[in-house]
Amino acid sequence: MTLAACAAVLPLQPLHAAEPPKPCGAVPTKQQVDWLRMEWYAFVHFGLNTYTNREWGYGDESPKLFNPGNFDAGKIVATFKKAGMTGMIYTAKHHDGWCAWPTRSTEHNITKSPWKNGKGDVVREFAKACKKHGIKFGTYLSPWDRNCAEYGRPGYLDVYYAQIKELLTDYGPIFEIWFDGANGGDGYYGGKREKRNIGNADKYYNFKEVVRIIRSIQPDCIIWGAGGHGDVTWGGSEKGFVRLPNWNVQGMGTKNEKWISLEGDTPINHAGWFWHPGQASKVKSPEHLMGVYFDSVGRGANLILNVAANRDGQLDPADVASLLKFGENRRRLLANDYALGAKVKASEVRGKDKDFAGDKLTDGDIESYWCPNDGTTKGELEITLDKPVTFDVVRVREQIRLGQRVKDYRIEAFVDGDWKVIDPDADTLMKNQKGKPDKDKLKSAQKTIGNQALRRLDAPVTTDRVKLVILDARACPCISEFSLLRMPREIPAPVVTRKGNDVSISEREGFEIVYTTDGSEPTIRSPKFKGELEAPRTCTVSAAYLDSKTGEIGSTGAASFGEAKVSWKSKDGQKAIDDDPNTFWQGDKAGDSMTVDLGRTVSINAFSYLPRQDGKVEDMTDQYIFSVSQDGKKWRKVAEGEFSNLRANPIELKVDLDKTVKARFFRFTGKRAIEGKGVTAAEINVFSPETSKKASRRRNRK
Ligand code: FUL
Repeated sequence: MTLAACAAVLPLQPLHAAEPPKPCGAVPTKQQVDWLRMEWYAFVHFGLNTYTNREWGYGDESPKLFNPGNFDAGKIVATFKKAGMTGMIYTAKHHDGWCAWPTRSTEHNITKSPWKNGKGDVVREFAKACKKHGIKFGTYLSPWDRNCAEYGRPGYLDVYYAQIKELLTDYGPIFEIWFDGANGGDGYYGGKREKRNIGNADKYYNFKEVVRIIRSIQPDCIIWGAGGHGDVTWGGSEKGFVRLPNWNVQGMGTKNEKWISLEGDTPINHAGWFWHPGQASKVKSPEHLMGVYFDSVGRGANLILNVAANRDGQLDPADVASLLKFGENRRRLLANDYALGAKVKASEVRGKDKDFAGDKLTDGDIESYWCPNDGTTKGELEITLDKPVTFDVVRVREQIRLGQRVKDYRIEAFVDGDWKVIDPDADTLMKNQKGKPDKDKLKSAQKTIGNQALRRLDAPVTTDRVKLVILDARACPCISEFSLLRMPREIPAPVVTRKGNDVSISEREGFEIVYTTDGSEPTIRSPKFKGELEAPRTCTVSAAYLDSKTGEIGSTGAASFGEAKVSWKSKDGQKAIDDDPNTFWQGDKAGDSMTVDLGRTVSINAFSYLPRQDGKVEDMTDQYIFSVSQDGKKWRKVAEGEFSNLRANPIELKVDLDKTVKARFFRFTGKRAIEGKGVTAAEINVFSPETSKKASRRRNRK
């Protein structure tokens, strides 16, 4: 064939297909990419703390406490699977040091528990159930061990490394192993009951060696934390959101750039990571969880959502209901991508090669991507749909195997004869994020994408033309997917608050409010809230929006109140009994107390403490004494202990008393603070045994 004849039969393409771009900066390992594709999975905190109503055990708890009557790993895992979760991570050992598997490394383990006559193994049961139901299994192994006599000394490392090896050798594939950042402090330590500081955690645990051990046994296991030597790290809050901008890059711009992804972590229940009695009213609503999903997965990270097992070994029904509803909403959100198959016109295509053309954005293939020529760091992609569609969520993905590149972009839609920007710019996005922008990673306002950016628009948009405009990138952008999605209809949960005796329930236009005061779920037959409700006694108010026309009822929002504080008086602690979480009582030094006159004799079976809520940990009380008196002169200590994990998660913590006491006065003593000389408390509540008789009195005037 002559050269001319040959050219005649060739399609209109360059003779040589364009080369893919070279990777830019740090790139993820195959394991990190696979992990990011998992999106969200469960955390299960379940151990001795489940039985002691605590978040951190001291290390002296008896293994005999662990005896779940109805533990069924299969049922728990099936629930996660049903919700659409892709895996679960179990706390095989928390800070209290008790091991939920028959480890050879310490006596403080499940063989000493009555459950299954000491023959039980929670790790094995979860691992097996995950295999059966087709989700991945991972484990959490606390580096801090408040039980081990050797903790803080070199001897502990033998114990700890042995535990890592056992977990990675005996239970099949572990997709992720979690090394908590909470380390050192006081504890039981084999009976010494003292404070042990380990100094530099990275040095003490020798995380480099830890990583070497793990990689040698299970090279595919994702390592969380490990002093920065691992594959993924903390998202920066225990509320689940990760900060913006989210660059999956450590040491950006240096020779030692490393790919590290973020994981947002949060419990599904406001009560904490472990299960706590009466927590049903504190479950986060499906809409709240959707928000967390957008602020973690939708920011290019993963989400680990904790759903704790209770004393019986089951998930809390309220948690399950919210999890499944959110799972269903997520499924519906992702079910229809209106941009799929749409035509895409790109401002520039790499080497004019169709393998890098604009329509790679809408081909439903996460691996293929649009890319311009080297040196081009901007671009416009115009997406034309067959017919107008209505959407309120936009998803964009980068081909992360070639590194994270995009620094800024915007989305436009053609509406009413004009192109309009429909998503917030980088400045607004960063200003309005929860938490503070990640200063370390911030040179100027940036809008990153990474594995995926899910953007919820202020209002639905109807159009058949949309534009993705890449404004800036580290190198030629590589965009793999562009999707237009629609949020399923959500009826959010109302917010229930109380000031003095008066309960407020947030209103919603077009809806009525139904409520209960006995902890039960409101139904269409429950009383309607007309704006006035008194709750002077300990009770739970649960409310939901009702669409009276359709009978549709939304998610439940609830609040558990202690005794109302209207008759309370305190000389020193007024700010901790003013129903205002933003003010706090301040004691000058550790050991200072605040005393409250309740104005009448009250049966008290629990109290709660809300730490200061202004984002500071200085003077934040983390050890307490709670005393009561009938006459304000003779005092009786009825509780003493620790408030745990406040630095990472400063939530209201409730302490049940051993038995109900009658008292006219109480005294709260801040024995110690996390930092600083003084002690504080934002709010103190006291609770009476909840009886149906004591449920709030209605005062519906309207
Ligand atoms: C924290 C721990 O101290 C909490 O107890 C919990 O396990 C959470 C996931 O990590 O740092």
